[in-house]
Amino acid sequence: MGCKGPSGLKWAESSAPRVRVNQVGYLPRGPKSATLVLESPQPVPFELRDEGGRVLFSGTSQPRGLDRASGDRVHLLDFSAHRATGTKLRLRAGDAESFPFDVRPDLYAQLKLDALKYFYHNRSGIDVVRPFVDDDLWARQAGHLSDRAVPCWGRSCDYVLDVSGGWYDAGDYGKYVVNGGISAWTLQALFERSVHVGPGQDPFGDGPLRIPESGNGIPDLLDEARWEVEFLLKMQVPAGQPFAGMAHHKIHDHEWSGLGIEPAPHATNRGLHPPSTAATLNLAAVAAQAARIWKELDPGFSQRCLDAALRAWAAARRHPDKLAPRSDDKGGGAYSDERVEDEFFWAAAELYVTRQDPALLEYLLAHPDGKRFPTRLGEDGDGLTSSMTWQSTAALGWISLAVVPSALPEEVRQRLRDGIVAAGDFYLEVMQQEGYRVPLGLGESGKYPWGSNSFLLNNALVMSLAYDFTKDAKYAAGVAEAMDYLLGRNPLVQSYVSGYGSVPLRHPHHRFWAEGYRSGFPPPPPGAVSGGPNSSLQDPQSRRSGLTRDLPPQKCFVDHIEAWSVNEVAINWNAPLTWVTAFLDEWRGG
Ligand SMILES: [Ca+2]
Ligand SMILES: [Ca+2]
Repeated sequence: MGCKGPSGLKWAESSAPRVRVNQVGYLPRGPKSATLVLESPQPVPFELRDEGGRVLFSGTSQPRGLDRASGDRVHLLDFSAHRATGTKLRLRAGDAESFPFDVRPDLYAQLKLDALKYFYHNRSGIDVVRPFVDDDLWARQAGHLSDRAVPCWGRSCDYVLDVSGGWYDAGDYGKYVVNGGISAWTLQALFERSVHVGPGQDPFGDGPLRIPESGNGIPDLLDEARWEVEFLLKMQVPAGQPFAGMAHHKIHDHEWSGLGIEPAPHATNRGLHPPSTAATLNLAAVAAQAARIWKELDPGFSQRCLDAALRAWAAARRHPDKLAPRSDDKGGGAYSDERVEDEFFWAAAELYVTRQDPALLEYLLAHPDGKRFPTRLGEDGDGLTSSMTWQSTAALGWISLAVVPSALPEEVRQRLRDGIVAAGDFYLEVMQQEGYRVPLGLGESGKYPWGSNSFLLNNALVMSLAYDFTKDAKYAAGVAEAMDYLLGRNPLVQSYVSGYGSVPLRHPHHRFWAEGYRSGFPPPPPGAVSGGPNSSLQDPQSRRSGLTRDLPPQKCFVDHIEAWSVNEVAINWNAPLTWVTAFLDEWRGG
């Protein structure tokens, strides 16, 4: 049984090309490989042809047998030796032919801008308009201006807070400190990585992104991250109140809203949910990171961030086990997290890099999360191969310690860098085992998690840092191959990014990008990444579309707006997409 595609065909098994490629293309000096689905274990010849049918390269396939993650019997087609640029090229093996693709150095120049532009499209509390959006299709009025005065949900406090602004989290109009934290951190860390261990300047400058802050003299990457940081600051419990200094966990509607709706300018159905230790430490970490980044650029904002971070850190130490309940999922995601030791490590690391406080160094050196860079996650011990999620944040602090200059002893910094490089080696090994060269292994359960694409993007992010520390091209090549999977070299021959590839993502689960669901609503703008295959298929639509839980994990996907467990979009998923595409646009094959 196969996954049904956008038009209801049995797409994967009958119509899809059996040669699977990155449908956007390959970097001239980067790795170039494709996957051929073929039952036979015998090597077969293949050719790279131009639009006119001229053969540019020929080679022999490498049979790999049954690939567990896809259920396909596959061969690898390696044409890395072909380095000339070209457009509308195709791979051919027997009677199987790929979709067309390019070989050119600027593959990711526009995609990185579109990936970052995702955040502007999802801003709350500001008109989203031309010239910042490319088409009036995507223009809308400011949503939730009424977030300027939001009461506590269920009378859990007796004040109101101005929590306007920030980004909408995902397909819904909720705003969550846990998740906003890792997303803003990722954009700010991309800036710091670029300045300190990358090319020495940020990848976006001040203008090409075309956001309202373009041309203000500040890197647009930082302007966009600040839109969220300002919101995180507003979520802090005011002085004089119970839990002063902590951060409210989230703000969202009392009930889940339907699809095909614009964010309302004024809404009376929203509430602040109680503070949590995890949210408080997210605030402490991201505000501490912002404080050092903005020190010269805007000293007043920097000081405001530092004050908030220190108050949050102190409050979390006073209330180390105020966990957000799993049951609080009416009208918004619970974002519960049973273990917050990793959030303590992350916040302490960010504060240390900003403040160089010797007591914090001692705390970090004694902390269990500082012993080994994580490469396996999972509350249930599933052994998922990844380094970080909104729920597991120790790697974030580790990365900041390894990347940003501070008083950290040199031997400690080197140990931390070595840990990241070892993780990069691990992900490269994982890719070697995969028929579609994806840096995501199967957990012990043999399943893919919710948002699998974000896990492989974060693993690519880790490989990009291994490249930064070693300048060994094999890590950058791993990053490029991770993008190959996302852009169509996968068993469904689906590009998981909107606007890119022969079969782009078209119908993500999003209330406003609801074309085809409700008239007058737009398709997704280019550059949004779907969460992708998820073995657990929690939404009814996935099953109505013919998916079943016994499918190979990479086939548990359908591009349907109601299939929220496989096809949502989210800020914490587009953040590593921004990082990875910015990195590849800079690397371009070395
Ligand atoms: Ca700017
Ligand atoms: Ca945690």
